[in-house]
Amino acid sequence: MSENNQEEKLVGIVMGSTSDWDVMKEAAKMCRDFGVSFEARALSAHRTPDELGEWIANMEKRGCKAFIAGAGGAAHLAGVVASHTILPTFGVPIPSKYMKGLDSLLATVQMPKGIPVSTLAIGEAGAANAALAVIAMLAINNSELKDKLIEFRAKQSEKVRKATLPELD
Ligand code: RP5
Repeated sequence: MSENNQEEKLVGIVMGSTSDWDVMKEAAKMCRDFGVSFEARALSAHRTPDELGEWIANMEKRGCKAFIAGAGGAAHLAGVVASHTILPTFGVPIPSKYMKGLDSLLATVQMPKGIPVSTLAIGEAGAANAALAVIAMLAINNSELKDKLIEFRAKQSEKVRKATLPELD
């Protein structure tokens, strides 16, 4: 996609590889469900560093308010995204083949002082929660979004209240 695109998007979702999409689509789905505009891209900190920087700059021009970055293994993507922008950056550690995402978690969460990456849980829950964290941030100045978030929590609570445990064998 061309970085000349001017369409407004509130959230930038980026992942190091298309292989991360199965996890990162949970962030995209949450944004979609809350009616929050987003753009999702597979761009790598080490395989396409220049394109990554160009995309971040383009997103900033288009009204982006936060970035969600997911990567696996030596997962420096979220830190690199955060280094390119002062917008809040949320990191999602992607489960990896050999270390099950513990490598991704440590690489994403252990940012040196000065460039923060707010890091979520490994995997799908982290991706969904990254979007919820961004939505909560946007809801501070958006009463419609705030109401949707309150409704989301209420429905979630109701589901737990109504849940029943299986009978004993
Ligand atoms: C990371 O390496 C990506 O974020 C992905 O999680 C991992 C493996 O990428 P592929 O080899 O599947 O493209 O950069």
